[in-house]
Amino acid sequence: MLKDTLFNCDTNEIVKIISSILECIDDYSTITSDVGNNEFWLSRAYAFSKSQHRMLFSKSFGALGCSIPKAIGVSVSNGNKVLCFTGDQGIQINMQELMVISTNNLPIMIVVLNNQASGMIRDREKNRYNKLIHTTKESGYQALNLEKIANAYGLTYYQWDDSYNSLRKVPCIIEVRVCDGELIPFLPKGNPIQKLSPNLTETLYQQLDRS
Ligand SMILES: Cc1ncc(C[n+]2csc(CCOP(=O)(O)OP(=O)(O)O)c2C)c(N)n1
Ligand SMILES: [Mg+2]
Repeated sequence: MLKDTLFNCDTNEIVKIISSILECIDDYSTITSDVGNNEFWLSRAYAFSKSQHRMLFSKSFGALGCSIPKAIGVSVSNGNKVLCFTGDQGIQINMQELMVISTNNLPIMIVVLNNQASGMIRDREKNRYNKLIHTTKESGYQALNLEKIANAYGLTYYQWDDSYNSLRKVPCIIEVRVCDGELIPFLPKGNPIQKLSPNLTETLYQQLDRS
């Protein structure tokens, strides 16, 4: 019940898209996650999905660019398909890994949640310093052409659409274009766990306080 209430106040468009991707990956063994807002979207979608897949997070280590290398490790060790989530900045740390995946034809589906921004850093800049530096297109961050990158490494490129199905050819890069802005709700620095921004309703706050 509390979970349902939280899901309804947490869910935005991208979480719904990730949820629908998680619904059709039965033949995949493992999910890997990167760092950034995309990690939180994936966590939310995963927490509310019925997925039993093993999920490898970075969490407090915060190592940007860790998702694709983890996917390679899993795939090489067990030979199974891996669903790998990353962001448009995270993937830029992994050019050589794309070559490894392509050369070895590893069965990895890379889903890039592309908000054309260094999203997590942008949000911190905005909320703490009210100034953006190199984190959005307008402030100097260069948006990626993922199709060209996929082509350069001989990987199949898809843009996500509603007709997604698990039969897509791997290895591949699936681009999900994310339009919504910052990650909400979030926990401002120094706040107790219930004091999210924007504020939870009083009823929900009380429920969390008791649980
Ligand atoms: C190796 C490393 N470099 C930099 C950072 C700081 N950092 C954390 S999240 C992030 C932005 C990630 O952007 P993107 O991959 O596009 O994900 P988004 O937040 O937009 O979903 C950065 C630069 C880090 N955690 N690790
Ligand atoms: Mg991004």
